[in-house]
Amino acid sequence: MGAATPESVVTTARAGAILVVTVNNPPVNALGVAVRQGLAAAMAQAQADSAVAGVLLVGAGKAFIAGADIREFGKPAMPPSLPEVCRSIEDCTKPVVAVLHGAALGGGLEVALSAHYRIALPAAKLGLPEVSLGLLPGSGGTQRAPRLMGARAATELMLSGKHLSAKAALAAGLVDQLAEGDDAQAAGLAYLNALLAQNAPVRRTRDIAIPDPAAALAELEVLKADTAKKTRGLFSPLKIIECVQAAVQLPFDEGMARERALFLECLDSPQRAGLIHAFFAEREVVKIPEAKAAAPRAFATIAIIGGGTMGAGITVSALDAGYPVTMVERDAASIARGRANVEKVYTGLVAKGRMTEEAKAAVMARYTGSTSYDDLANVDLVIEAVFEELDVKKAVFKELDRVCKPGAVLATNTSYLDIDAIAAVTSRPQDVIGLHFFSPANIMKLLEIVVPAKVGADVVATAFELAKKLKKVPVRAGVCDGFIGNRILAVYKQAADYIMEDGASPYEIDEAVRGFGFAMGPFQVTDLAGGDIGWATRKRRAATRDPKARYVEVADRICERGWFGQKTGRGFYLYPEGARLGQPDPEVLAIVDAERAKKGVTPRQFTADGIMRRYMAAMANEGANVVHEGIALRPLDVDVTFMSGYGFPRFRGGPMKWADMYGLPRLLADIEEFAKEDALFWKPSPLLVKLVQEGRNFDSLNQLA
Ligand code: 3H9
Repeated sequence: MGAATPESVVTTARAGAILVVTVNNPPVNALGVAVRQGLAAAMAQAQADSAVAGVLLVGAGKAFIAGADIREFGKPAMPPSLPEVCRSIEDCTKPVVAVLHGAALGGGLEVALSAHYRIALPAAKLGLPEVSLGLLPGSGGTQRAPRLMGARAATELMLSGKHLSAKAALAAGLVDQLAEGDDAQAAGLAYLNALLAQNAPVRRTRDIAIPDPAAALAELEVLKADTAKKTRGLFSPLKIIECVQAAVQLPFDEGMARERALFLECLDSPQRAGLIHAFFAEREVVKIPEAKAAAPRAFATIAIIGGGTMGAGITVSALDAGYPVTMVERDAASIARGRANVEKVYTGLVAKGRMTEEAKAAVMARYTGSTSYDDLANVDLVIEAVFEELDVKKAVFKELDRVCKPGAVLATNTSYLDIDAIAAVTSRPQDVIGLHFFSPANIMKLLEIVVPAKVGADVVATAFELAKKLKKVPVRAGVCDGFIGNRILAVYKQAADYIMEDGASPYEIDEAVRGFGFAMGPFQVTDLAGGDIGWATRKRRAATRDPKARYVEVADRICERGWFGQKTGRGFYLYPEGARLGQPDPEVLAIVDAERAKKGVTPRQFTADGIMRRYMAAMANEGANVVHEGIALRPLDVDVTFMSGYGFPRFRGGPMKWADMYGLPRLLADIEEFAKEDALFWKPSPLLVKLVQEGRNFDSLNQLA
């Protein structure tokens, strides 16, 4: 593919007196420099050619224009800027129509708002989603959208990042007309010809006055207070509101200048870098070697073994995606419980008015409960979700091997266990794979696809296809204890325990972690998940634990008292009368003090920054190990795992992106400093050391050969 030139990505053609300007920059007609140059040239041509009476802007392929070219952000800006291009469209003295089909997003919608009239095809999606990238609409969107749809509606659209359907956009005033059918150019030409026949005037959005400015400003104040509460440290949402305030208060050109200044601030912010990394990482993560090597197997029916919390959640996820699901349990009582677990999710939706009884009945009609493996003879894909015990899982797979048809995909939802060992009990290890869902499985986006040694490439490709159908974010992981996510979690949780024993309270640690942007701190997570789960794992591993390794017993002391977290009303926190938000517990602090005394630890003070330096160093260092050992394909796979499954703040782009922004030499220096206290725990990852030596960062490893 040659480099894009303005002539190759923006073409012009005459249809009578209309100049048809087509943006043709696959896949989504992003507004890269060549497109901006092409559009500017086309507008100059339209203006100069006296035979041209009107201009039609249209996108080739599946979209109008999906926005600015995100890949250009962070690089030196190349003229013309998009606001300049938009200005040349709006300034045109001949009517300009934009015909919208597919995505008309961000800068794409801003181009359309600069046109004088807009018509949309039924499947068009309109939005100003810049906020999801840490930005604000920077080509007049914050100034023109409020003029067309009102200050409050425009602000809400920009703060939510949501896409509007063509119909909703018409109702909101963003477009003037809806077209029939799917031929954008024909619809646009018909509309513009009709406008020209009526001598319709050039109608510039910038000339529209925002009605009742005082009321608009009052509404913006309310939105501001609400946004400050909800967006927890996000930079661009409040800037969006500032821009709209400017739109209401200032003349258009001054409003545009304000928008530009605030856009550039957002562009420079680390949040923009983190969020754009997240955008691309989520798209790159599905690019795996197996998908190139093999096509997925076809699957139309799914079976789930086990009707507990996980089994039911996975069942709901598969039902929601439209599959018929057979759930197998060991006896009638268990299958009744399994069915009830599934049904209660839909009953909840009906109660909230988010589903009708009929829709629920239609979904449940695709659910079949069974107590016999023999019912699985024809099923295409089986997901086992029974008790997390190797022997129990092996027994299930022996049964599956006995009954399932050749070519059926056999998956286990284990979170820690050795999938090679599970595959080995079957006569068909090429069909066995790990699908690690996260609880609640019908809600959580992350799906670790765990690839054992003997699995076929087509089965891995099938698992990625399943993830797509279930609307999950798949991450390819290798087999090891805990795969990507839980393996890294175990290490930074340990770091949190050490910080606690060394002087910070669990409450200070949780607060620091929340301050960084996580939804919850590690001790809150323990209380939510149930302290007994980790306790059981620790007991199981006691025999194999390195006797020289530091071991913090606080959690054990808490569990010995039967304090398992939220479900028992207390854990690290107190939960009076089932309160969801915990309160600090002086008795827990006394336990921590007693443990410190027993170990001879003199507690020291930690700042929030000091806590996070250790917490993040532990996370990123183990992330590096996971990449180094090939458990994760690339650093971005670790990032996606944490953002989709562990509440890692998206605006930081994941732990490996965080490390790149923090600086790898600085991270290594931190680890070496911590190693002076505990060299066994703080061992720099060989990959980190290598990258620092070579002057590279994690991102340099993100391009798969
Ligand atoms: C903006 O406009 C700022 C302005 O206000 C101000 C400027 C001064 N750039 O998602 P898909 C790639 S900010 C570059 O898999 P879908 C994407 O990476 C922008 N590339 O398809 C992928 O590449 P690959 C505001 C882009 O059908 C391929 O296109 N706009 C861009 O599921 C297909 O993407 C947005 O935030 C881009 N803007 O969804 C919209 N967009 O094949 C962002 C996509 O190599 N985009 N790519 O992996 C989207 O929401 C979705 O891509 C869209 C299509 C809905 C358009």
